[in-house]
Parts: sequence; structure tokens; C-alpha cells
Amino acid sequence: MRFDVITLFPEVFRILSAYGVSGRAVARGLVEIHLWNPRDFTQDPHRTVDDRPYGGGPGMVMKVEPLRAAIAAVRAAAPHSRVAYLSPQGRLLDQAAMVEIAQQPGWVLLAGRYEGVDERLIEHHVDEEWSIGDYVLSGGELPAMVVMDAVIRLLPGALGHDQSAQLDSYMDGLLDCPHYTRPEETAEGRVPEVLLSGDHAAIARWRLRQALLRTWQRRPDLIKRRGLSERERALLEAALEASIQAHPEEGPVEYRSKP
Ligand code: 4FV
Repeated sequence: MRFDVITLFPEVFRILSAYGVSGRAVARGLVEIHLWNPRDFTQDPHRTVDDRPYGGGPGMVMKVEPLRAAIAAVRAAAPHSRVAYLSPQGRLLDQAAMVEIAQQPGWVLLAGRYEGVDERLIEHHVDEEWSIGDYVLSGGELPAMVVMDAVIRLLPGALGHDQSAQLDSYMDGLLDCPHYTRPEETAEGRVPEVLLSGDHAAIARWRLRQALLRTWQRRPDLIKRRGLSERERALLEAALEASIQAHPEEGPVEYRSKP
């Protein structure tokens, strides 16, 4: 996988190539990260990349010319890559989208600043527009890093053992089950017995049951979108029943962010 990032702040991307899963993936050549600064594609002595918005209003807008030249240079260096602009107006990304993105050989990520980018640049030189969430950030750098982190961990060989990406939250459209580690007992309580049993079938069933219950309680929209198999429906009903038995005073299991 190859990422080319067009950004006014290339230095911030060091965090991806220097640390953790993404740092190891870069070191092992599973992914290449190339950084391009639009200022290097300006013609004027002030290296101007932005100007005031036509029609008035606050802030500044990124100019077409430096970005057009930068994209042309990147496309020449990475002819198989598609160009994606990160903005709140884009397609809202989720795990399924990250799996799709990871199938491509490469992406050019355009990280905007100021109020955004001149619309003509988006219309004529951008293939896709993506959003990481319905809120406004001060730049596209963090969204670009979010996409890169989420995609790099899906690359074969990026995680300790490939199997773990499959177990990730959302990979099966459900929230993740609770996790525990040593010691078995702390002041906060004891690890659920089933996890100490060594009975892998029972452990897998418990984890699915917990994931179903949590998703039902915290993100019923995901259950609606995904639907449930007969087995999952039975597991969820049993979990809901047990939860009502365990918290009779709380009545039917309504939405709650913490169990
Ligand atoms: C954003 C988002 C985002 C908007 C103007 C950068 C900012 C500023 N990008 N998902 N949410 N971008 O807020 O992707 O230039």
C-alpha cells in the first residue's frame, strides 16, 4: 500500500511512521508514506497557498494552482493511486469503508486547512471525498492519519497475527466484547470464570453474547443495520434475560452507555 499525503504540515505525519503498528508496517515495507507540501508548488516569493473567499465571509480558502500542481506531481509518481479529499462534506467512513480502501494499491490523501479548498479543485482533480465524522476540525491532517491508521492495521502482516484484525470491533458489525488480563482478582473484582475455563467454545460464545448485549444496549442502530442470525438472536435474548435477572430493579434493558 502507498499513501501520498498533500499537506501544509508534513512533519505531523512522523507519528505514523515512527510508532506502533503503523511504524512497524512502514519499517517492514508493508506501506510507503510520501509527503508533499503545496507550498513547494507555488510560483510566488511568498509561497501563497490560500486567499480570501469570493463572496466575502470569514477565513481563507486554499487556492487551485498549488494543489493542482501538487496532485499532478503525485499522480506522476503514483499512477495507480486515487485522490481522496478529507472533509466534513465527504462520505462518512466506517470499518467497512476502511476494508474497501485497503483493497486499493494506493491513495493520495489531500489534507485541507483554513475554511477548505476551492471547489473547482475538488470537481476537477479529486476522485473521492471522505469524512471521519460530523464535526469540524482545523485541518485534514488528523482525518488523514485516522484513515491511514485504520487501513494500515488491515494490511496482511501488519498486526501480530492476521487473525486479530478479523476480531476487531465492527469487523462483524458488532461492538467489541469486554477484555481482561492478569491478575484474576483485583480490588475491582474477579475475571469472569468462563475466561479462565480453557473451554474455547464456551469462551467464544460468551464473547459473542457480550458483544451482542453491548451493541444492543449502546448501538442499537448497528443491530438494525446488520440484522441477527437465529443463533445470535437466541444468544441476545438469553443475555437480555440474564441481565434483567441480574438487575431486576433496572427493569427492561433500555439503551445505556455503561452496563
Ligand atoms: C474533516 C472531517 C474536517 C474542515 C475545514 C479541515 C476540516 C478544515 N475532514 N472529516 N470531519 N476537516 O473537519 O474529514 O480545512
